[in-house]
Amino acid sequence: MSTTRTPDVDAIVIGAGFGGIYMLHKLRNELGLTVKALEKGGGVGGTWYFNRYPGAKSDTEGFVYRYSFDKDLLREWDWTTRYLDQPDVLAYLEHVVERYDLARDILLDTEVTEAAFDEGTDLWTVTTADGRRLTSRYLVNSLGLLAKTNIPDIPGRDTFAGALVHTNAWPHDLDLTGKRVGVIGTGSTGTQFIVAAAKLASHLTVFQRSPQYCVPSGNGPVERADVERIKENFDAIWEQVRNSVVAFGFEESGIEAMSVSEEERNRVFQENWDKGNGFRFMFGTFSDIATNPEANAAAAAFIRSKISEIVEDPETARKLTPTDIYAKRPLCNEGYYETYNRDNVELVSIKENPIQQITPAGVRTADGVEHAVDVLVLATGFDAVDGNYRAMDLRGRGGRHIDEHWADGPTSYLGVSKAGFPNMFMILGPNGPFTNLPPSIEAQVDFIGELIRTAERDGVRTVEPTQVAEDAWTATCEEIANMTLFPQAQSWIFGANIPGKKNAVMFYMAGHGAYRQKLGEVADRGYEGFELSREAETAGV
Ligand code: FAD
Ligand code: NA7
Repeated sequence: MSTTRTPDVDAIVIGAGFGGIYMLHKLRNELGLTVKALEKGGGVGGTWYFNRYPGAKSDTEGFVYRYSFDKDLLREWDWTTRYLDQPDVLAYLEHVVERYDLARDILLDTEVTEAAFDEGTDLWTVTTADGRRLTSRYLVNSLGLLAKTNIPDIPGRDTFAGALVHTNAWPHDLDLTGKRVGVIGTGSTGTQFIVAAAKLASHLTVFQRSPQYCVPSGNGPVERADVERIKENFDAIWEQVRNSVVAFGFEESGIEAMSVSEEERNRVFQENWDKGNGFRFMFGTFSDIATNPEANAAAAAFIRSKISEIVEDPETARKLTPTDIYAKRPLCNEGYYETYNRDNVELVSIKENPIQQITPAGVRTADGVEHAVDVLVLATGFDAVDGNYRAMDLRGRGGRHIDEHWADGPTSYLGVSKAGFPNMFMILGPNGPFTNLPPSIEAQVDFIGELIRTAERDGVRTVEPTQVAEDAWTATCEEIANMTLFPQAQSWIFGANIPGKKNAVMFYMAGHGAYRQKLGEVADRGYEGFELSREAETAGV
């Protein structure tokens, strides 16, 4: 066995979104390691670099859709609307890269196609699409959990004569003004797009497979005085976020929906409908909307009643009204249902009238109608969580491919590491928390950073979770997920949106506070569940 270890850099980070940017800062600027971040996009920002479609914005309120690790950064960066438009988030992330002088270690337009662990040297070798190779001791994957585009295989897709675009690959110069636009998909992305595109397009045809429960976002300008007040209170705000369940910057309710009268229930629903925000409606109204079928039905009935009040055409209202459980990622928007009252917006239920094929001129449905469009938008979502892992040739000990490990669905220890993949870490890997994501990204980067700091200090050669620890974490996540109603809905949260993808638990659903506590306990117990092999042990000396 060779013990030669002269890697090109100490650590490689793949991805330069929220996760990769902070990881690079942590490892290089705080730990003093040599690091390169490899990013397939032509710029930094991840989600916020690629998703430039009209209406793209955060559905987390802006004051908590940001990093909290540096109080000066928190105080410096302003916002003017309650939610952040895509250009604002992108500008923020570009500012962070500049502020911490990160660009010199980020390689753009660099897609990683292979990453393999060598048990002889205990080094990672990463290969890029253009054939470059780079070796490192540590590998951190920050590949994005909603970043692998899902393009459905609809007959005739390649024959379309106009512009066919996915929202996650929006061309920088595509203008919809005055055009006939079609959109397939009514998830978080589709609903954002529909509201914005209806105001630009001459005609918008919405191809809806599943109707959605959507509540108002309450978006609008924020007063300067409110921004200042929030800035003064950031310590308390982040303390609350770090100990909360969904980390969205509001207090979750502790009251069960069925413990109050119907009148009081509807008053609370109305109050939160007026305040706006999807997660607030699901978690801030009552404590059990996502766990108790009766409570869930009450919330769903309230939203359904709003659809029939808002939508003027009864047939359109009928098609827009969901009848299933309210247990996908909760959505919010500015006037989603109201948009269908516009003369230039048409709703086609492709559940009742399926798409037969895409033609050169548009989309033909089963009733024989050809819906002519100039631009056809696929708002069809993502192969979430593990999609970008499986897209690489990723191999751990014994040359075993990640697909072999994940034959029954993706697993991890704590969402950040994987047995059989020494010195490899993940940000937002499978079975990480289901929350507003920047706070969870920070918790994971801080944990990984401290673990690497400990390894460096103690002369540790490899860090790797045990299979036992990983299996226990998987069982914990399954147990918690099965206490909720989320597995009963068909969505990307469990992989149900991708044909042929095995349904699996992919999130830790006990909340951000509980997750942070668990990470803290693991660290306090000397990284319980991890094996830390020292130089002499691994080298066999
Ligand atoms: P990403 O931003 O997805 O970055 C991953 C990066 O890895 C990408 O740039 C990708 O190109 C790169 N990459 C992947 N594979 C490779 C490879 N093989 N080689 C090189 N580079 C690679 N979350 C919220 O909490 N609140 C919100 O309001 C919210 N709104 C969203 C709105 C939209 C439209 C979308 C799509 C997502 C939203 N999300 C939201 C989720 C969002 O993805 C996260 O909040 C966050 O931006 C994730 O950051 P990340 O760095 O983990 O991943
Ligand atoms: P989602 O939530 O997965 O939504 C995708 C939408 O596309 C949804 O309405 C799907 O219908 C529809 N879809 C997917 N495949 C098809 C096919 N083959 N035919 C017709 N319609 C289809 O993705 P989003 O991008 O909206 O949101 C993902 C997350 O990103 C979101 O939660 C935010 O966190 C940001 P379905 O409901 O499956 O019937």
